[in-house]
Amino acid sequence: MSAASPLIFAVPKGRILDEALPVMARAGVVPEAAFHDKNDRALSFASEDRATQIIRVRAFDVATFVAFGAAQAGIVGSDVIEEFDYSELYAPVDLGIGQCRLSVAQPKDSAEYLPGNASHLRVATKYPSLAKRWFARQGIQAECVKLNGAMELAPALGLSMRIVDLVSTGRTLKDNGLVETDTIMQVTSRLIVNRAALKTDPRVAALVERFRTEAVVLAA
Ligand code: PRT
Ligand code: MG
Repeated sequence: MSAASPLIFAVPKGRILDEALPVMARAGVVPEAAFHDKNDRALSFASEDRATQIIRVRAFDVATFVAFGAAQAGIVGSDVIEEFDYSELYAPVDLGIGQCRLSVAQPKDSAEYLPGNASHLRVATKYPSLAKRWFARQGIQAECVKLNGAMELAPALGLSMRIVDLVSTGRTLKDNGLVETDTIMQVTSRLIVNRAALKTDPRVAALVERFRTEAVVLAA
């Protein structure tokens, strides 16, 4: 990519965007007004200073765009980073936003799962890789069924005995008759960059530095 073309910065289109925008602004990445226009169907927007092109994609796709170098930088949850485990992704700054945890949950009245009782356990999740690794560490061979949302419905409808999903307040689990049994990981959003771009384009290193020094509001 030539030095004249803008850096591509990928952001998730959903819930963490509201928290990410002020952090980006402190690092000097401010999307043009059209970005906030609900009727605008564009997926790519210039920054106010034209130095950056901001693309709005699904959270999992932020990691994929950056890992393959199609975007040089982005913001994504550590849940997504760990699920993919892309070697080309480097996550140098913890932004402290989008806090939640990845947890195992089960129906509140279901019996304790005993590994010896069944040949395998079925788990519904958006995170099959993280879930499989975690259950393997407990000596349980889990069959992880990938869902893209509404995991909480799976146990009641007999799809799986357990789910692995993100929890913040715990309200969603409670409203669906589920209880949290284990925490797999604590999650926050990170600045991610493509490793090759970081080595070859000084603007990427400068961006990392701005996020590190300006964007993260350190606890006093
Ligand atoms: O494609 P998709 O819609 O999944 O993602 P997106 O592009 O819309 O991304 P976006 O911006 O929604 O960001 C998703 C990221 O936000 C996750 O990868 C996490 O890093 C982070 N995050 C933080 C959360 C939550 N908290 C959260 N609570 N993502 C999802 N939830 C959901 C959870 O899945 C469950 O359905 O909220 C529900 C639980 O919330 P409580 O408060 O009821 O416990
Ligand atoms: Mg969403």
